[in-house]
Amino acid sequence: MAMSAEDARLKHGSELSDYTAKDITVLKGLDPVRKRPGMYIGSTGPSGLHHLITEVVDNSVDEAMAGACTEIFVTIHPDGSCQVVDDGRGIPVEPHHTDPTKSAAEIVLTVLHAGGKFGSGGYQVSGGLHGVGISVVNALSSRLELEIDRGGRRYRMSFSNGGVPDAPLADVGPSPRGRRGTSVRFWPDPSVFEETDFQSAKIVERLEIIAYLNKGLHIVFEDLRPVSIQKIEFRFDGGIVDFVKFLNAPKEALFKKVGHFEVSEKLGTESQEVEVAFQWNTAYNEGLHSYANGIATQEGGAHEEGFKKALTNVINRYARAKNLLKEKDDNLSGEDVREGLTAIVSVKLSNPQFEGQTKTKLGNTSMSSLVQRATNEKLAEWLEENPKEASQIVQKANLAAQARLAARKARDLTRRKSALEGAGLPGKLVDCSSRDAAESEIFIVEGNSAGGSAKEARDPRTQAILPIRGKILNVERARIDKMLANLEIQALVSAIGAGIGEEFDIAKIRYHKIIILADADVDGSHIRTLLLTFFFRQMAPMVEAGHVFVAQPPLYSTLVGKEKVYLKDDAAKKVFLSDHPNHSKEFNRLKGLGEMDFDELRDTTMDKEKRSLLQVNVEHAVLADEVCSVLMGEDVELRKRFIQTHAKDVRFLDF
Ligand code: 0RA
Repeated sequence: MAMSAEDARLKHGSELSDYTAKDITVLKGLDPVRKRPGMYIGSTGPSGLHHLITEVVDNSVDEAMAGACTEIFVTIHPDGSCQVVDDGRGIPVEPHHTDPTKSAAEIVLTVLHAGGKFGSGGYQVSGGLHGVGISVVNALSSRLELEIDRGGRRYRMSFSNGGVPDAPLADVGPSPRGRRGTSVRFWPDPSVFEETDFQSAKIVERLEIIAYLNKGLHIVFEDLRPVSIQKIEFRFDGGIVDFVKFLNAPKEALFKKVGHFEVSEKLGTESQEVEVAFQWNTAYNEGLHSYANGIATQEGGAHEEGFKKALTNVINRYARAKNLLKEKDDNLSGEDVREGLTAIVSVKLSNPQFEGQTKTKLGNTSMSSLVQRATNEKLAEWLEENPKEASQIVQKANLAAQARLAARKARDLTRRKSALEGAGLPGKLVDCSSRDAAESEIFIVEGNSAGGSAKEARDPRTQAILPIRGKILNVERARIDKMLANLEIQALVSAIGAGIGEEFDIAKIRYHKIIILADADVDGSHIRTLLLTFFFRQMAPMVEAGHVFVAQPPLYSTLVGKEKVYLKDDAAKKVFLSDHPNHSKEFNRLKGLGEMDFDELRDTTMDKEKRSLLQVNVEHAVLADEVCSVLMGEDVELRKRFIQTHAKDVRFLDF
């Protein structure tokens, strides 16, 4: 019998209200999420907002890990909503066993922690902030639209106001081209989040890592908002091997090959697996990154411990067996073998326990033994199969061990020196007579001739002079042992008297003003940059406390009557000319400190009453450090580009 429009509306209306009545329980169920969103997604700031996307995408990634999904599309729509589409199995649509009046999909979307695979044995993410379930996204959205293609049929359902169903799941017809999968589109609730604008950079960064960790998975990101329109696709058929290549790309690889192994095992009904990719580079930093179920474990944990232990063991065993490590030699330490290592350790397990301060430490101890066993066996095989690379690794670790011993010796030496009060002071230092650090200054002066006039220009009671010759050295590339072996650095360290690195003790500094005095030319800039980098790397508290200064010798002098006037730079010259429009005398350009006589140097640069000093802050030091990294780091291409763009511009080294 035909139904009138009125009847239809009434029927629909009553269905709705029936439904709404039942869903008071749903509201109750999701209520804790809306009351305390921070407990579920960390915060209601940008990080929590973006966590919503991670949450949905992780569900699709679970499908990929189960071998059921090959593509994930993430789209930001112009209306500010985010849509995640996958070609997985689709969320189940049949009546749910806990409440046969509702579809499983509805339960997954409206009941906390109901997103599970119903014991289907996937690697779900759980605990901490991760894997809280797609219902949390629903609870924190003003609207959510679900579309499922499963068993040849298409289903739809939508939710409003934090997870309230608009109507039950509806079969809307056949799936186009027999498609399978799930689409979730959600509008983050503006009454929950501080702001609801998604930042594509944040999303892309996360999606790229997911793509690396899931070999072959195709991820397409599209931002359709007119102001930030973009489309990016990721698919890495090499998986974490590609990840290691990417991380090592700006560095110089020790050898071309990227090592790789994977092992999986069954533990009763549950299975767990580990995959490792590794390559060494010629630099000195350790780049070990670990993941559990695709989540970055910044604080490490069982899997990292297992890998590190086995790595050290295997390399020592190999080195002994091949006589690359002599009988009398000590074992290589873990730090030695990890010097310049870039590695990804990715594990998958059924019930990850995330612990630690930021819930990024994997707690499952079973992982430690799995990864250790896997590494012991597979890495040993890899070394046997790749003897050339293996000996390069051992050689590098050997150098690191030597450097470690040399550094300890050098440190002991500087420590002993400074213990003998005064005796360790460098010969080149012309010290001041005051023993009160608060009033004492040390001028670090480039070049011997400048050092000579500085010595005469100083106030001997409070001003000390340390001449430094040439470019001290490249702090960025030098290992600590080389740095400490450098005479200029030794002089600097013992003159300041407070040690270096972790042992630096700011209470012991012998001068409260450390003043760098170098020419206003390119060489001077270089020395300044090197010194600042050294201070920043090795005596950071001294920089932070504002004890480091740059002297500013003038660039010009001119005569006003009989009196010589000094002008700091071109800007000062301009000001002078506007103050003295009729000035006709010429300006002398002062070329270097060496050309000034001592009273000039005193009057312009050193006299506490007349000089102008620039106090170095941490930003200056960071900038110097960056410039140093680029100019002296491993990346030849980056260096070339940097020099090309800045060739005529010495200011980048200047203050
Ligand atoms: C519950 C069970 C199954 C899959 C899913 C949920 C599922 C959830 C999401 C969320 C986004 N995409 C998704 N894809 C799947 C297992 C289904 C089965 O065993 O057939």
